[in-house]
Amino acid sequence: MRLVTIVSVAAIVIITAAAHAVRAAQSVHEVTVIAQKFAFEPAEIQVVAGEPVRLVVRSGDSVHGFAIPALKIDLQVPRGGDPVVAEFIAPPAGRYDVACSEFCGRGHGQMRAALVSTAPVRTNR
Ligand SMILES: [Cu+2]
Repeated sequence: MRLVTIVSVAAIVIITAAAHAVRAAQSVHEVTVIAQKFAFEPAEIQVVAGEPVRLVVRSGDSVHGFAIPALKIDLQVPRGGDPVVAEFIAPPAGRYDVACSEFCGRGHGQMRAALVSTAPVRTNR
């Protein structure tokens, strides 16, 4: 009877610890991106493969687009600074092109950035 109790308590402790680990692993990585003629800031968006990501994209001037074709993300970013949001799970490690997808003037073609995903660091614990 006592052994059963100890085992139950141990199981509860393990389950609680696991729940904490899952919650920590799933905290959303939010990055604010400003689109402005003719660049994105930051020009490199750093994420860790597998983590939930929320990109909050705002325009600093006119209408722009924010596209990551490899992830099938394509947002129109309105003038006036209202945010648009893209939420996704960070892709496998690699470099993913980001481009403006709304013609915004003569520098439009150079309006590029990158989503850089790195492999998660494993700790020995
Ligand atoms: Cu553009």
